[in-house]
Amino acid sequence: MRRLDLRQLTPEPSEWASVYGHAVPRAEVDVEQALEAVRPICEDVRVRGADAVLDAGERFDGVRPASLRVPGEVLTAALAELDPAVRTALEVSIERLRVTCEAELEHSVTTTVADGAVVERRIVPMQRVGLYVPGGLAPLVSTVVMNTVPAQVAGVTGIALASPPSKHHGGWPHPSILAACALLGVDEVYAAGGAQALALLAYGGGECAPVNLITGPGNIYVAAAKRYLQGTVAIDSEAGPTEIAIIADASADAELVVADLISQAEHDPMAASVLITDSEDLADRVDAALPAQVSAARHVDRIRTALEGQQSGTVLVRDIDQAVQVANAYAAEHLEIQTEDAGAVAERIVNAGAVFVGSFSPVSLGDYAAGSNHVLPTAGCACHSSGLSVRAFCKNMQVITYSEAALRDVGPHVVTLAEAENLPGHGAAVSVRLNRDV
Ligand code: HSO
Ligand code: ZN
Repeated sequence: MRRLDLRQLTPEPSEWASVYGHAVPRAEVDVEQALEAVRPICEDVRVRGADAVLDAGERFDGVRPASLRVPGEVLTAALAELDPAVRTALEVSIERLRVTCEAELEHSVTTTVADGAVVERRIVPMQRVGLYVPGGLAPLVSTVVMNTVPAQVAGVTGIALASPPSKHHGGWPHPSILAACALLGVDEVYAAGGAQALALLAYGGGECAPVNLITGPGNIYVAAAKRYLQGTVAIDSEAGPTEIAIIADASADAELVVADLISQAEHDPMAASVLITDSEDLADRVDAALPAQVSAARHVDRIRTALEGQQSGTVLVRDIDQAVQVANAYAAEHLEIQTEDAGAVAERIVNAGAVFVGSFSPVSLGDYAAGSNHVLPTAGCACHSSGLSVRAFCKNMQVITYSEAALRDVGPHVVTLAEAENLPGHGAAVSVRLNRDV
């Protein structure tokens, strides 16, 4: 991997984001350009509905399923044919995530502001959501789990899931994706991929009613469609190529560091694998261990492309303080800490999609069965966004209940502020109530 030496840089804290944040360039993903391709597809679906989705599937996925909605018996058959070991592993994954989601579920808060003056913040689940599971280079059966479980625990009753039709599977989405849907009790599944799938979920079409929120990862066209449809529906985030950054010191085991860098490079030739270390010796050990593990890997070509890309590399820092500054500025989707006293280092991380602490917490554990969610902000969005959780599937709604006495108590202040804003009708709506009894 290429090396970037930041040891001589001493920017002020106010410059960390700009200096360190751009030290490791991100893979170039031109969503705006993809938007040009996506706009007519979305518009066609808006106007022609299901037919437009099926036409686009035929064009892009090379197959037209017998129906847009996957029949129940196809889902049941997929589950019956699922490898029992995969089924058991999925059940463990579901159970662990469900436990976390249930514990994280927020509860309504009722505040008595004054006598008879009550404000409740009520947590309400979204009514209907659309989950997208890409086809792409791997059938991401775990992504079905990561999207569905928090939605179900949040209390969402309308869940529609879309995944691309496959010519290798009779026009239906990949059977293991269908099996996971059946295992989770998701029975509204559409054989639709890419921008047309997102437009179907947003605008509705055929049997699919429009949803309020779309979540799930995807390629650049999915990201562009999310950008285009935002406003019509809420979206979780625009997912870009996956990223792993590892803060490691001289105490780290190079074999483990290499395994983890490779684990995410395996996703995509544009994936980013970044090592941040204060130890030149570790950097050398990693470089030495890399070739053997890469050539032994199944997906050697895309791993090699990802690791050799400008978005990947080893960043040399002076000390762990600087490593923390760089990691916070880079805001990786996944950040591992493999240092002495890893817990203390992790305490200082403020920007990362998820943080994996210590040498027994690899990212791939989180991808499948840690009980955490693997749908996480990429491309530096961890500075302002969070990974998928029950929270994404809920809204806050305030419910205000005042008694007459309570309104009488605060009413004059409302009238005064309304007058100060030259909105006397606002004040009148209060005084008309208070003056009645006089
Ligand atoms: N690491 C990916 C998620 C995934 N990994 C799915 C394996 N399957 C993005 O967080
Ligand atoms: Zn992964």
